[in-house]
Amino acid sequence: MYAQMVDTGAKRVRAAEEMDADERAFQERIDRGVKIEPKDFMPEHYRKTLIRQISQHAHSEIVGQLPEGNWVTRAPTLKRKAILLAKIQDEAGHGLYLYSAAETLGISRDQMLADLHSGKAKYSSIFNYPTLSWADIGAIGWLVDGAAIMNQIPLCRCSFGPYARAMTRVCKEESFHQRQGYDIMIALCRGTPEQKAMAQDALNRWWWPVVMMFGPPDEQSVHSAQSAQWKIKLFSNDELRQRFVDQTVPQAEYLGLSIPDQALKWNAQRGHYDFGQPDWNEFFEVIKGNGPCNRDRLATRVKAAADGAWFREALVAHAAKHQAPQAQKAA
Ligand code: BYC
Repeated sequence: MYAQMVDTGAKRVRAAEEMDADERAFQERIDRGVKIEPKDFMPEHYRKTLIRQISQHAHSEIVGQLPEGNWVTRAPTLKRKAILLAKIQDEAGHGLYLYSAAETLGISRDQMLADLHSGKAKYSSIFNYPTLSWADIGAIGWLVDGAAIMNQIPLCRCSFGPYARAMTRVCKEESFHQRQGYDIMIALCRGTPEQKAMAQDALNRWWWPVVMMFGPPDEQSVHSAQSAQWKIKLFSNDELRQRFVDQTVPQAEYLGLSIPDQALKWNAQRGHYDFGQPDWNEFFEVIKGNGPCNRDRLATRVKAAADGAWFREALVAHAAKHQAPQAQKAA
């Protein structure tokens, strides 16, 4: 798997003879499956790659709260509202574990947030689409969390210890999120014809953006080869995309919904579904900041950070006041 990814990645990776002694020893530890911890030696590019990926992952969790937050006040029942609130709070928790994991690599949380707010750091393309109906909340849980789990289960085995450990807990919570989304879809599909039509409409709008979530096709993926060599990525973007399609088609059939892809067809020879390609131009536009909700999402985050500044300052002042006597005692 790993060798195959190194061959198909858009960029070549360094061979052992091109590495210096430290890098070679580092690569050997990775190859033996040893976890890398924050104080261990690591090449600067490994550290930067992890900061990029983990911080973008953290930003996705936090920005990912916004499309769902849109429906908290309009959830159809008290029970659905309580469940949705709990899910959105879990996403904040995931962001916190991930920011903490990235901080162990020597970047501050303030810096990561500044990079998000300036548009330098990305977050997942999927959160730049609007949630137009309650069925979208079902579709997000079912499809978006389903895709997130597919991508994140392998990350529990990635080479960087703090990231792998954070992912273990995140994945447990994501499974609950996926089930709650599917439960909403089941309720709508067993409901009135209008409710079933809402579910179908949500699937039609979310399908292709979810297929894009796994990242560009392997031959256009810039980082895959190097990340595979370092066991940050254990499966390629296209491999995970295929697994997601294979897993999701029977779930859609159970709901009685059709996936909006004319090319979707079981291929008995491959033992997988064949499927069509999303509009990759749309994907690249969205990650450049030109999706339907990019400006809105970023403006909301920037405003929230500015509105909460006084509270963060108060917390720091409070902590300084109450920790000072203890610190003096310890000295
Ligand atoms: N959106 O070389 P590539 C969730 C960027 S959901 C935006 O293949 P890499 C949640 C990529 O960053 C999701 N940008 O990159 C669910 C790179 O640009 P930069 C969060 C994307 O890193 C429900 C460029 O395209 N999950 O958690 O090897 C509710 C070239 O791509 C996307 C994660 O972040 C995209 N979809 O592979 C709430 C999982 N795809 O950085 C929350 C961790 C690609 O050079 N991340 N790009 O400017 C990963 O596994 C990998 O980073 C990716 C991309 C598979 C996403």
